[in-house]
Amino acid sequence: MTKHDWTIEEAEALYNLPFPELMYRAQTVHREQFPEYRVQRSTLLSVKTGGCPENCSYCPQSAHYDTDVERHKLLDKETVVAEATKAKEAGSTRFCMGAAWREVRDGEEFDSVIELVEEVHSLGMEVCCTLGMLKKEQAERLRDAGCYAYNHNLDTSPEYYDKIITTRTYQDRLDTLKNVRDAGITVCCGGIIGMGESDTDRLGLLIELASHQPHPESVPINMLVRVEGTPLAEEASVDPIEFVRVIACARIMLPTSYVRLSAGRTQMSDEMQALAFLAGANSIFAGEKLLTTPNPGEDRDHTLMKRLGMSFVESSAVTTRETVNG
Ligand code: SAM
Ligand code: DTB
Ligand code: SF4
Repeated sequence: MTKHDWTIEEAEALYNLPFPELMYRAQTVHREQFPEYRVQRSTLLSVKTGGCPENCSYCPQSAHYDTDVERHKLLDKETVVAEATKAKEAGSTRFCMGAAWREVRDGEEFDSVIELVEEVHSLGMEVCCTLGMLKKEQAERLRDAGCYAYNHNLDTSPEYYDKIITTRTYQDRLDTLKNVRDAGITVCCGGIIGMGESDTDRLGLLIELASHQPHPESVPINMLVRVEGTPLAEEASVDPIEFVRVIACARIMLPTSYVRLSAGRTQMSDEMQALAFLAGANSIFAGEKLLTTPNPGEDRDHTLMKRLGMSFVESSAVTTRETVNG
């Protein structure tokens, strides 16, 4: 049953349950909604890298910080199609193109992105884009080109947001999410754990996500990747048990969403990832690289699935726009 009016008291009561009880409840929901225990894979590609005018304190691509990320203008069609084909062959069902933009601007670059979306869509993959803020008409153009999902994270609670980013507001993000939803594109929206936020902020994010009707189809939970040169480079590492508690709460509060175990897996042990899957995570980013930082890669993920006796969602199960709309 989906619930949209979680109070902080209810969420805290859940989060603070004895760990076995919290896991039991999360697994009960998970089993009911996703009885096959399959893990869906998306591959990310940064199609335009670095030099972003926003000041997100976690991000290696912000122009405000001096990091090792090499700036790169928009990739050409051949490169993107080759990467998408490789991702499909490796078993990913979704291909997500990211651009270090504050917002989409109409013009040549956006026209090129539209073409990239059409190309990847024609390979039979779910296309996801994450390009920053988006107007209604731009969302509609992406939809018409075959964009299936749009990633736009709220990152944390409304209260903690301005400790992390000051160049845009929480409301800006909500406005884009509405434009995406209204255009009929599925929503991928989540956040980051490990930015110095409190448990209340973590739950505040989940409460906000659960208040959306319908819930986002995909909810990425990232563990902060601490990148040298960013203001959050020296943050304390996240307690794995606390992280797993957040995943379990996400599974319970957002029962039908794909909860994505996202950035930070390179820093996680197999056992921590196993606990995250037990808590209800059912999708990951695949491949050697996220956008600019390392990701475990195919071999390690296959070995992990094998150790756990779990399997991946295979490409044949991809829901395309045509099958969704009949
Ligand atoms: N510029 C677009 C935007 O902000 O929506 C798209 C790309 S942006 C890199 C996508 C998401 O990656 C961010 O919203 C953030 O949640 C996540 N992210 C960025 N840097 C990260 C880091 N160092 N660790 C964990 N997640 C990160
Ligand atoms: C999301 O929530 N995580 C992904 C995806 N959406 C676009 C990005 C993670 C980026 C981690 C830092 C990097 O590789 O640059
Ligand atoms: Fe990074 Fe996106 Fe923020 Fe730009 S808007 S600094 S790319 S997270």
